[in-house]
Amino acid sequence: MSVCSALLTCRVAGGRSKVLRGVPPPLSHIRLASVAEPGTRRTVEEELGQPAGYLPFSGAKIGSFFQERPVLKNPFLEDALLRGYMRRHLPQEAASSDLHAFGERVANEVDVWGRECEVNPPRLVQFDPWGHRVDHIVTSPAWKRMKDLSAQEGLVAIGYERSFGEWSRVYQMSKLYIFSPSSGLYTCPLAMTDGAAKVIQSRGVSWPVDEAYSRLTTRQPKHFWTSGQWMTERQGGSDVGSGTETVAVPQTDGSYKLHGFKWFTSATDADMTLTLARVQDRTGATTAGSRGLSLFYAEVSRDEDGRLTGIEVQRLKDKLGTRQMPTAELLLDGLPAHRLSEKGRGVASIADMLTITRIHNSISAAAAMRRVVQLARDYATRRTAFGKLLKDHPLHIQTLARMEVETRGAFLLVMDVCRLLGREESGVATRHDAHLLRLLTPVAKLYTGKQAVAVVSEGLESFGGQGYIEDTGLPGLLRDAQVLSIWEGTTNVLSLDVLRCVARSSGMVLQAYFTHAKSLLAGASGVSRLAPAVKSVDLALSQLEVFVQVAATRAPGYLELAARDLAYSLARIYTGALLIDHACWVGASSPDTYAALRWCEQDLCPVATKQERGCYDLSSASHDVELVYDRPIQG
Ligand code: MFK
Repeated sequence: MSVCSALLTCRVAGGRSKVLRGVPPPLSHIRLASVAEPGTRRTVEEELGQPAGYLPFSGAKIGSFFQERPVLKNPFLEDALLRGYMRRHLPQEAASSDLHAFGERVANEVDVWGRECEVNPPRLVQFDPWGHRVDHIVTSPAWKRMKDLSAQEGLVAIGYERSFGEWSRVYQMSKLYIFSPSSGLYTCPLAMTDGAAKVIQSRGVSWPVDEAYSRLTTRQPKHFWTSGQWMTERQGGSDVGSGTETVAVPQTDGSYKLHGFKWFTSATDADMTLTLARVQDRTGATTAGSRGLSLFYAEVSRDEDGRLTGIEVQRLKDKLGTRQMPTAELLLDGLPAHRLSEKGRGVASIADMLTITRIHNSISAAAAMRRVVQLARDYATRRTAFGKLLKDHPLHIQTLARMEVETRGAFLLVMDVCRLLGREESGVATRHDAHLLRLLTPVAKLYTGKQAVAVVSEGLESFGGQGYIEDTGLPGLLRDAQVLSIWEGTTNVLSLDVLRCVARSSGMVLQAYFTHAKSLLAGASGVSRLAPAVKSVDLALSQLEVFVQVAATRAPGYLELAARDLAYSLARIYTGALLIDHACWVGASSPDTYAALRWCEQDLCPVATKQERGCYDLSSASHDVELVYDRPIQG
């Protein structure tokens, strides 16, 4: 027995030993066990020269085996698809070396801050000790470091500097994809900041938003601002048009004061916001519905007494996840603001922001999947069960491979939307590209949001019980994934948005979709290893065309019932085509081919399958009602 352990233990009858109360165990206890090679189990007794048969479990001794934790490695270097995609589309050394360096920073520095944000969530201090209203949202030091880092790394700026032309958005979103799961949800304020910059840029950078634009898009931490997006009110939620009660009272200098109650304002520590309100006329009347909404810009400031100008923070939201980030209820009580849109054009004017935040949402969804897969596959090389490492259990690896297929599909779908956005912003987009961007933005958001919940949930299971333990940091991944299908438009609201953009474009968005999907497939004709996948996508495209023709002859209620399945079909078919296209690239690997084949084995066109079964007929709708409200028979 070493001197150290002799000092710490005292023998009791029967050979059992006890650690003296209040005295910590020697560090070697923990260190020796935790650094053991995978599969080897050196007991403490062996290390300390204990006699054989010595019982390690007694008193405060807790045994000698400690499972190694999963290790986060450089998320860029670990991601074969991301690296392949960049080599294919953006091979410039400057981009890949920046992603490489940023990946190193994320793994070794930023990830710990993200965890700090989670365990040290924001809190609201409404009053100072003398009773003055102060409404301070106190955030963790790590949250503040995220803001500086975001500016330095250009996480918003890259999209506006456009150093890589039409590929600038792909480059920016790749960085965010690496950052997102370690960001402590700082990607949320960045999404809205990016969206606000986009709205300002689309409308023209001039007073009163010229300074704001330069602050939103700077790389200087001291100058950098984040923006909020205050759209949701108590009656509002998805139905912004009829649920917005906030009024804008005109001032003599042409500005406005806003009065209302914003029910969900995320990242409320922002420096400015874009929001919607109804302009009052001279009689105090306003116009109802969407047509009464205008877009406003407001800065968040404090008066000389330290009070927020025109804002009271009612309370912070107690959320399932995204706890790292403050979300508040705000009373707007004369908030000074400037109108940015024409009167009544608020929703249309904030739509650019919705496009950007929905793309960020999709990036975060793909990133959550990628992170859980990276951790799970690392863990499978460290965890032994039933006599071998998890990586040597084929069923376990099959499960991880299925998660990988979903992750790859999500990544390619989202990156294609970023590619289209980059083309639009650099002025090279065709009308066809613009239609595709409009259609695929809600499709990607709604589909990846659902995938993320499923894949992250499966990912937690691959850690066994540890996946359910809070301080591993894993459960937070699932809680945070759950919001991705809710905020920025729920699955059903976005499915209806898909229908709306089809109708408003008189079907042009679908025409662009079919043309592009077919052109992706054309490159794979004659590639025998991909033939089954090509055949499946081809067939699904034909089924979708038939569905569209039939649905066009039915009452509007028919399409509404089919909306979700239609959106899923659009996502699955297009993603299949993208996976096939990527697998045809000269630098593609055999896993790229395998992923495409596996993806295309699923029902790619569920809307056709369900149409055949009569799921959208009126009778189905009434059966749905009966089922949902089924009551036990009385008596
Ligand atoms: C990590 C990522 C983090 C992301 C940040 C999250 C933090 C923020 C938390 C939030 O959740 S903020 C609130 C999010 N709320 C929503 O997303 C609202 C969801 N509801 C909808 O999207 C509804 O569809 C909508 C409010 C837009 C419906 O309103 P309307 O007034 O009934 O819309 P309408 O009449 O269809 O369209 C009005 C105009 O806007 C039309 O233009 P025109 O008048 O010129 O024809 C539309 O074309 C245009 N528009 C609507 N949606 C659009 C769009 N344009 C482009 N893209 C869209 N998606």
